[in-house]
Amino acid sequence: MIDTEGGARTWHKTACILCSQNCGIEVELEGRHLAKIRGDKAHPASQGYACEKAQRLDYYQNASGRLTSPLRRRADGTFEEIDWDTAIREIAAKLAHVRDTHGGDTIFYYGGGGQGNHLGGAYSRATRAALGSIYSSNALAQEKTGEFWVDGQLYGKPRCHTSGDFEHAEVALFIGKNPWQSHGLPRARVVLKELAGDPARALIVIDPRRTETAAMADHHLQVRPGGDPFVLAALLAVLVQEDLVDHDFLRDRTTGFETIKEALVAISIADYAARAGVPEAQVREVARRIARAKGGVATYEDLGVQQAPHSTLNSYLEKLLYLVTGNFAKRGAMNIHSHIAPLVGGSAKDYTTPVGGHRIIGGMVPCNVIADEILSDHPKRFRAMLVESANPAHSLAESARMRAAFEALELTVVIDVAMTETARLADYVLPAASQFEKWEATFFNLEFPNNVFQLRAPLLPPLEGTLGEPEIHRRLVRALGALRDEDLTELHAAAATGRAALAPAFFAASARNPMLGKLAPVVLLEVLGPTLPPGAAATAALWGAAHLCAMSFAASVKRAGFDGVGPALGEQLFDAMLSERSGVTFTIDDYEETWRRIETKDKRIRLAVPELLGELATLPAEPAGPSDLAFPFVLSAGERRSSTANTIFRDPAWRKKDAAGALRMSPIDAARLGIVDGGRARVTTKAGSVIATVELTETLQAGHASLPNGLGVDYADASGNTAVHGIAPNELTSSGDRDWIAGTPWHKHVPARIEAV
Ligand SMILES: Nc1nc2c(c(=O)[nH]1)N[C@H]1C(S)=C(S)[C@@H](COP(=O)(O)OP(=O)(O)OC[C@H]3O[C@@H](n4cnc5c(=O)[nH]c(N)nc54)[C@H](O)[C@@H]3O)O[C@H]1N2
Ligand SMILES: Nc1nc2c(c(=O)[nH]1)N[C@H]1C(S)=C(S)[C@@H](COP(=O)(O)OP(=O)(O)OC[C@H]3O[C@@H](n4cnc5c(=O)[nH]c(N)nc54)[C@H](O)[C@@H]3O)O[C@H]1N2
Ligand code: SF4
Ligand SMILES: [Mo]
Repeated sequence: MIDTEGGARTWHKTACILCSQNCGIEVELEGRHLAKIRGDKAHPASQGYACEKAQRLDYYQNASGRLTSPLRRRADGTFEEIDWDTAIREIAAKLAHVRDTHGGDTIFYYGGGGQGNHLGGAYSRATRAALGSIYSSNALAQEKTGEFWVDGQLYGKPRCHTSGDFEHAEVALFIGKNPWQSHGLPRARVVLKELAGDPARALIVIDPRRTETAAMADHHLQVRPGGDPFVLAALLAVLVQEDLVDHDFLRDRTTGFETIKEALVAISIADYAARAGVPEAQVREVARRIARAKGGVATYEDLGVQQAPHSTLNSYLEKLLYLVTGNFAKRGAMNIHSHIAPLVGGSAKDYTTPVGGHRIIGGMVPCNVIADEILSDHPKRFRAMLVESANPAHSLAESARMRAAFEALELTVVIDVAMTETARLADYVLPAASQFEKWEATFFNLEFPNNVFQLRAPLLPPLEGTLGEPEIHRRLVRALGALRDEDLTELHAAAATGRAALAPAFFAASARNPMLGKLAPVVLLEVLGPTLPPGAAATAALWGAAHLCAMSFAASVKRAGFDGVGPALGEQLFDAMLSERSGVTFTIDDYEETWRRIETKDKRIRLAVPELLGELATLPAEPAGPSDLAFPFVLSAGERRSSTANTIFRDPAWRKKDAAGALRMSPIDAARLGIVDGGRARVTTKAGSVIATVELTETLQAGHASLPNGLGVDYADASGNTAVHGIAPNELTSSGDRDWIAGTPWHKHVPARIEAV
């Protein structure tokens, strides 16, 4: 694990944790520093690829101000260090008090993983079970839940999540997505260059900004901000009105085409293109190019539409584009992928939030209503919150209101590596070992046909005073009295004879005592953990995940080279995960798998979604232009740049480019307002006002401005001086601005006023 070769060069395998790709990397250590970093050629998905950000990982690992002791808030708001036993005992007692007084359902859980750490979060399920906490959420409920809801309507369940086969696609379509900077697919820049460089293929981008990706595209539909439902509906209207749809696919595989056709034939393509701010001829050309693709069309919708008005409608229209052209369940197109752990909760029936009755999609409470669910006198309001690997006081809309919500809670516990904006509002802060100091794994396994999983071994021992999340949850569960030694006697005996005996023993024991099943991650940590290779106890929860994966996707796991019948298949997969440091290809799918994964009863895709067709019909009546003349700009609050990585880095020194985190705007607007490049401007929205450094760029159209994401966090340098760097975008956003179906925020569409300072 640790370089003891007396100066000899040793490269250790791990992954970059800065975006959901988790490219495999190799690291050379110097003491506790990540001194040299390169892409890992043996990683089956990234194949040696890594972007420039990975080089900066030491700014995460060795940030000053890493937490090294549990902290308890004093009455005056300052914190005092306490020991772990005291912290666990007091937190367990206080959480139990909330549970016993108001019900475990008033204890809300948020987070469970950022871009690369999800193994720890798996253990939180045990703590939540011990508390009877049923409501939870994470960042996906401010980006993807609308899309998940549409997946549920079309394919039967929100967990029927699709991914695009961009590597093989003839046509790639990115909507509100800038993969050159944000990635979202393996080896993004290589794949984009291949697409752009091949005259037989086409790269299409829908974005109001001339992004790096748009600049290399064959077709850039430069919509006005928020113009997406118009341009997407116009593209669909061309396909229907020029009869470019795939009739065989629609007849054999779908229902409801006549209903959507009726809505689409009525659309005036010229009007909708004009409303979208895009030439009609370009809309027709792009629709025809999509229809012509025999080699597959792959699409990716991301924050530019998922965090803007009509976001769920946009998700629907995006999916209809590839469905009416039959680009589903085939090479180069869209397919339903396998997983190690599901991205979306599966079987739970539709339920709603206790206070506001808001729809909970895939088990996640909409982020934008969390403050409302706290700031209420409803008896079932959220009264305590456990936050893990997330910074919601910074990352959720309307930070001022989130701060008020945290202050109103009876108890907040934060598990993090740093003193974050959220930790500062907590009653207790628990210091976690970093992602390079413990076993970690990525659960964004979204690829098709080959899906990859990497379990990472620690590069370093935990920083003194910190613990990994699995152990934190184990201690909480024990302190809550939810698990007693005598509950485990039989399981310990079974585990001692080998893993083969443990599975049936575990099922039998949890049939007798259902609580054992609910506490599974911690139970496995205690009984299976000690039998695993030295130091690897924290991987125990993966054993269950490997078995579930092998049962759910047996044919694909076998195609990936594993054999064995029944539990033997899962055992092999688990062994491979434990031993393959560069990651394993755990499933290889054929295109028929997509049809097997559809969860509608008749295995047909249900094209007509009445709620969204209703919303589509309201578009023509929508006023054009700003709804409030006091705020004539559209501010995109949270752009991904080369120098952003959510709030994973707090030290501003990592940012070599765009040091100020500039407000980008068009020279046309700047000239009109008397603002100069590098000067300062005041940005005001209905939620707040900030002063930002300005960067003028032709890539933005007049009336549109953008701020980067992940900035505006404070950092104390080595000499102890604390400063906030850049603008925290959610000082400017409002939680009420959200989608009517999914509650997803409109971060990319904040009405704003900009003035010279
Ligand atoms: N470098 C870097 N990469 C990251 C991250 C990071 O912090 N930094 N974060 C990761 C995370 S958590 C995520 S979710 C992804 C997000 O990845 P992306 O969604 O690609 O990121 P954004 O830059 O937020 O938004 C994408 C685009 O939406 C455009 N946009 C704004 N308004 C509109 C609109 O009205 N319509 C359309 N069509 N487009 C619009 C913006 O101009 C922008 O180019 O990135 C991941 N990758
Ligand atoms: N206005 C606006 N708001 C946005 C966005 C936007 O574009 N605009 N984007 C949204 C999106 S897409 C996302 S994904 C969210 C991201 O926001 P969050 O989900 O809140 O996550 P991160 O900023 O990634 O912060 C991760 C936290 O994990 C901590 N951490 C790092 N390693 C570990 C570890 O090993 N253990 C523990 N316990 N903690 C660790 C870090 O210190 C940090 O506090 O922001 C959202 N907010
Ligand atoms: S930031 Fe994302 S794309 Fe870049 S190296 Fe890290 S994981 Fe890979
Ligand atoms: Mo995200």
